[in-house]
Amino acid sequence: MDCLFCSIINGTIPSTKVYEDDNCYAFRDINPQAPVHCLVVPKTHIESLDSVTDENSATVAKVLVAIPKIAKLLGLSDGYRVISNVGENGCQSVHHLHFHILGGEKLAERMC
Ligand code: DGP
Repeated sequence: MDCLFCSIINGTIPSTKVYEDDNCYAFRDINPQAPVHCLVVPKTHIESLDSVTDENSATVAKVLVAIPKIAKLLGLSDGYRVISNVGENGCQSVHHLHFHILGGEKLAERMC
């Protein structure tokens, strides 16, 4: 399967790693939208939040458990925002489930 984030996870495409465990991988976004902008992805390919099922929900839950650990590693003690874009109207450009962690400054109150 031709998936950009699968290629980043398996190291074919380089990335700046922030965190990794058996279940997920976190790396710096190539086009940061905030002083700190990190992406967290499950290592198994799931299209988006719209593809979460009873069968893969444990994998997704483990990604969520990793997020506060990653935020701590990134020094985001004053808070942060987590976003997951879904599909065409959500402006999802990479079709492998990912959570954006944004922070490092007071973010805009409006989210879009
Ligand atoms: P989204 O629009 O929610 O699908 O976000 C995809 C994000 O992926 C976007 O913020 C830019 C980032 N991105 C795209 N290509 C690469 C890449 O090759 N390396 C890294 N580190 N990030 C990428």
